[in-house]
Amino acid sequence: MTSFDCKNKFKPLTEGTYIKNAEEYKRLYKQSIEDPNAFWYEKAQEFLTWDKSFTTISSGTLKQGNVKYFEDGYLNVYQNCVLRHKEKKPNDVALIYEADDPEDARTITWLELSEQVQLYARVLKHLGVKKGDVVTIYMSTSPEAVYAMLACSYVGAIHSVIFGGFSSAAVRARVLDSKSEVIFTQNLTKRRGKLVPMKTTIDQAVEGIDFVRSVLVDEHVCNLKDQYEMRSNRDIYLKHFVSEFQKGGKYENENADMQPMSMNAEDPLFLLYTSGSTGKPKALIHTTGGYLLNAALTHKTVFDIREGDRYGCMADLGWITGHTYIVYAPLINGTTTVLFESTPDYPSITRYWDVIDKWGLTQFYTSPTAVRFVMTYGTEPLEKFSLKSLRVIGSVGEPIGVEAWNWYFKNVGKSKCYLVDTYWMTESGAIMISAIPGVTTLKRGSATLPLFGINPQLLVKNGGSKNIEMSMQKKKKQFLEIAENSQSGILTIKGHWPSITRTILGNHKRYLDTYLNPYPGYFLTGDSAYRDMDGFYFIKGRIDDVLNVSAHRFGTSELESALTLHPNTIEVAVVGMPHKIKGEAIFVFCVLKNKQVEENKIKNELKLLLQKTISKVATPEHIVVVESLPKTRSGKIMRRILKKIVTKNYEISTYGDLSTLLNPDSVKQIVSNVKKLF
Ligand code: 6R9
Repeated sequence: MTSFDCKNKFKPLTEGTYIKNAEEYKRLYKQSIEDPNAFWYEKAQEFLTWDKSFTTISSGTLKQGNVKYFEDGYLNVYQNCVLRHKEKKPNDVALIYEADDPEDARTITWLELSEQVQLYARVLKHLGVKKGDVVTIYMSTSPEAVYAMLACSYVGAIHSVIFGGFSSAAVRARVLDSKSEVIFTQNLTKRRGKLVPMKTTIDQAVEGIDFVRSVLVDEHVCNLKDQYEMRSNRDIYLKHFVSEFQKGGKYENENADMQPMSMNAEDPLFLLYTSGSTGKPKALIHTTGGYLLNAALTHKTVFDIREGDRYGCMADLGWITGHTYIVYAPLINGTTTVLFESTPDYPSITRYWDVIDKWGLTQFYTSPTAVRFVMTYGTEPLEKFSLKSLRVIGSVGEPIGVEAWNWYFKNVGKSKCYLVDTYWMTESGAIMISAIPGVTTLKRGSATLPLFGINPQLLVKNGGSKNIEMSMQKKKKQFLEIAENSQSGILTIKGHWPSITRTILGNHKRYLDTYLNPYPGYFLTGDSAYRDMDGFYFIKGRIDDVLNVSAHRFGTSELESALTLHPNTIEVAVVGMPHKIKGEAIFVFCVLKNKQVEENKIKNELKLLLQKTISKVATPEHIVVVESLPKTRSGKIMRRILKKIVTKNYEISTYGDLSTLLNPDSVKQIVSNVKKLF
């Protein structure tokens, strides 16, 4: 792996970063692991305003699955995210809404945000929403969705945001599971200029579910009433209803000075469904105190957040990245945050660059899948943009790979911005492993070093390594913690941290069995990683995505990263197929930039590339060119579908839960291409 110390080239960080230098990082990191209570006590005072201070910092253990932080402390989200900033800088911009149509862009000040959240909260109160109730939010990435999220905690309710692109079946499963009685939605939204029928989808989703008593409909796209129905006794036009609570309205005086709910630090703030591989979707629960604290701390640390910054995360609100790094962390830190409703190629492929220059963004955070997508258009679209306001650029969601890393760093960061590859997951609530601007030496392809309170440990099954520090025998499972560097293993986190998810809604056993019981005392991330000689982490991908070819183990991501080095590949997915002799053989799916090439030629080149960069053993058995790969909304390739296909199972109905799939059509095409092979 190439080490890449680009410190000297960076923009001078004259005002000093939040974490000043490597020594300070090391000192604080050590404290956060060895004396976590002292560390978190201080940070909890620094980042949050408490209604009632806590006396206990943390309690419980991973083994028992009963971790708590600040359990007797009380705080309110509205005060922390909105009120304290409104009081200081009412007319500064809190939200930048970059709508699907760039002409519809607008900004919202802290004052406006506070007014809207209060009004939405009064609406919820009027509808009888109480502390602990679950409220579903099925909206696009828009200011109204943020008002709804914050209004929930104002009245003590738990929000469940469902990605606006999900089908009625996906929404239905989530509404049923969370027993959510009240739903926020929009009449329609626009995506790439096309209308998306949100309200109609909700109607189908909740058909026959009697406990859904109110559907609040924001008229996001005007004057199209013939496109959807409104049901009396259940459906309410949100804007009109909100106006009834304003001066001169029917409910002008109802709860006019309602105070935000003071929440116990351990009260749930939200639940968020993640795509389980099969079966029922699972709702992970995040709390109010610990989650908010680590969200804010990691945001400030990783993005070098300063007063006056304009920070832009391009994610969708329905993803954990949207929750933590569009809404909660920036708002706690009083940072202007962007709500990007569109896609990188609408109305043209320069959309991201337009947004950066138009608003003077100081930070830009997106996914490798988006970087690879804009890369396919080359550097020409970037030429007329200066992008000079940027200081930090970030990546999240998958391993970024060397080629995309280089391109992003050079063409977007102009070789001057810090590129932070941030590794984390819905379950962690906040970034776990990432570089820190001004502090960490960057290495291409590495998420680098752990953040505060995160103690990563690589585990191998007994017998897998000679460098043994410790062995444990528990439930007949033997595993070893790898003490030394330059090795790979299962990535776990030893001990707990404030923003770790506390449970799965209604299924604590599944929570324990999935994350905590496999290796008692350790949180199982489900990823594998390599730690190099400097202690830097390289995430290799999900554990299930390791291939064993003739007793050689390959991570799918290292194979894919090598294959994307070919100038004509946009995206690649590698899965293992059963093989009589080799045990497993490598099956490659690839999407090409230029489709007018001879397929056999490119297949040969890809074979050679793997042989050269990885090993002869890594010669693929089959390479299939496809139009697109099946992906989740957050850009993750659904390899389990591809695995079914390569085992000649062509029955799409047996592929398990496909509700989170972004492009279902891709599956049929891949099935038909693979069928031709055999
Ligand atoms: C935030 C988010 C979590 C899984 C995670 C891992 C992969 C995320 C990554 C990364 C390599 C990174 N992942 N960030 N892999 N490098 N920087 O993505 O949450 O949707 O729950 O996914 O994503 O496999 O386990 P979530």
